[in-house]
Parts: sequence; C-alpha cells; structure tokens
Amino acid sequence: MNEETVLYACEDGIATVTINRPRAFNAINREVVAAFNAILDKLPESDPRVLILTGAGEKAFIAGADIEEMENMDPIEAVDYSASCHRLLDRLSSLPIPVIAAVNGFALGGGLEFALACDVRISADNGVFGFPEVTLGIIPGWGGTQRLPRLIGQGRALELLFTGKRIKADEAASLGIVNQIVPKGEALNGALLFARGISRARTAVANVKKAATMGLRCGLDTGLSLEAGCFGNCFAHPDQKEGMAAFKEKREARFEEKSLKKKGCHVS
Ligand code: CO8
Repeated sequence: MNEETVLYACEDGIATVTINRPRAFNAINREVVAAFNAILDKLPESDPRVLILTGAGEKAFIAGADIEEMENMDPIEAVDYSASCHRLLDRLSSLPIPVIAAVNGFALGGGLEFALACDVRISADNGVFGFPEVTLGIIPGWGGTQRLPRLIGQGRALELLFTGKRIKADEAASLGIVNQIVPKGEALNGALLFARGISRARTAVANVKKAATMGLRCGLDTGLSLEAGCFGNCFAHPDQKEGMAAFKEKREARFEEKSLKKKGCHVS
C-alpha cells in the first residue's frame, strides 16, 4: 500500500488529514480508505483536540469516489464498498473531537459525503459542491442520501440529489452546507483559525458533540435524555470545577490537556 495517499500531521493539538491524490483530484479509492482507517487507528497516540480534513493541491477537496475503480464492480462488491466507507465515515464523525472539512475546490459525490461526515465545513471561494452520481447512473453510497437531508432538509437535498447540479460555495453557504467562506487558497488556514477558536474544555466539547450529533439520530425525548446524561458527564470531570472556579475568581480557566486517550475514540 502507498501510505502517502493520505497524509497526517499534528501540531499544537490540531491534526490535519490530507487526501493526497492531486492528479486524480483526490478521488477516493480502496487504498485511501485503508490508509485513512490506519490513521484513525493511531490517532490516540498524538491525542489531537481537533481534526481537519482537506485535499492536496489547489483544485480539489475530493472529486468523489474513483470512477475508474468503481466502473466494473458487481452489485455485491458495490454494497461491500458502500458499507466499508460507511464504517470509515462513522469512525470519523463519531470521534470525540470536532472534525472540520477544509474544502479547497471540488467537493463532489463521495467528496461531499466526506465533507458532510465532518462537523463543520470551511470552504475556499472556489469550492464547488454537488452530487453528480445520478449523471453516472448511480446514487451517493457513502451517506449522502442520509446526511444531506438531515443537514439542509429533504426538499433542498433532493433538488441536489435529483439533478446532480454543481453549486458554488456561496450557494452552499446559503443552504447551510458551508459554515464559512474564505478566499481561494485559504481553506486550511480558515479551518485552523476556526479550530483555534474552539474551547479547550475538551470534555465539555466532546459531550456537546455527542448530545448534538447522536441526538439527531433519535427522537426529541430520547435526545433530551441523552443531553441530560452528557450534562451529568461534565460534572464528573475536573474541568467543570475548574471552569466555574475560574469564573468566580475572574481568571482564565486551565482545562485538562488530555482526553482522547482516556476516553477512547468514540463519541457514542
Ligand atoms: N474519479 C477518478 N478520477 C477523477 C475523478 C474521479 N471521481 N475526478 C477527477 N478525476 C481525474 C480525471 O480523470 C483527470 O485525470 P487525467 O488527467 O488522468 O485524465 C483528473 O482527475 C483531472 O480531471 P479533469 O481533467 O476532468 O479536470 P476538470 O478541471 O476538467 O474537471 C471535475 C474537474 C469537474 C472534478 C471533473 O474531473 C469531474 O467531473 N470529475 C468527476 C466528479 C464526479 O462525478 N464525482 C462523483 C463520483 S461518484 C461518487 O463519488 C460516488 C460515491 C459513493 C460511492 C459508493 C460506492 C459503492
């Protein structure tokens, strides 16, 4: 396996995962899926507090699944491939840390699905979004039919899914797909800036992510019970005492540095 198809770096608690197939516009193939899984296996070693996902080069975040690799799949292989990427994106989205997509160009098909599995999307102004699958005679198979309607509503999602049309970053922002737009070439810097603005109270951040993301998978009553549990979790952690003491003493809180290692790699 060529390990360089996915790059990993971690600095000052912020991890960056870069899909590195710029000549194929960072299209995802099985090798990328395996390399990404291997990076997630090792994530607790560097114990980041935020993860940023981006694509190599100036033109594409990820231009989808590798069409050449998919072309001759039979239905059973297609189901297996779909499920294997569901597992990868579930691992990514259930990390107990914020995950930010830094979209630096095309985010099409599977590329948009990778971006949707992130918590937040920062896009350069040359970002292009869409689900062209129907134009290839297939449908999104890595969560797009499920995550997009949950994010922007069924009608608006179906418009993109039915037509396969591409939209620019400003339209994606107005639909709620993109959180922030930054100038071309600045997606990673924009994501880094966003990451640095996230609270260092890691347990509180992990619990707020768990409540807000797992809560979307259930009804309101169950979601409220989940929130109560997450609220309680915070009171079992020293950060709650420290945060409230710091407020009373009119000083900055000193929250615990490490938590991914202790808590394992899942929000659930
Ligand atoms: N797969 C493979 N190669 C790709 C892909 C892709 N998705 N996208 C781009 N490339 C390659 C091109 O083949 C080309 O390679 P080469 O130079 O060797 O010919 C290179 O990247 C550059 O592409 P272009 O020359 O086409 O560059 P343009 O600037 O003219 O166009 C586009 C850029 C608009 C991104 C164009 O390449 C394009 O439309 N790409 C395909 C986008 C697409 O349809 N994506 C969806 C794919 S399907 C999918 O993602 C399904 C996900 C769920 C799978 C579930 C599995 C069971």
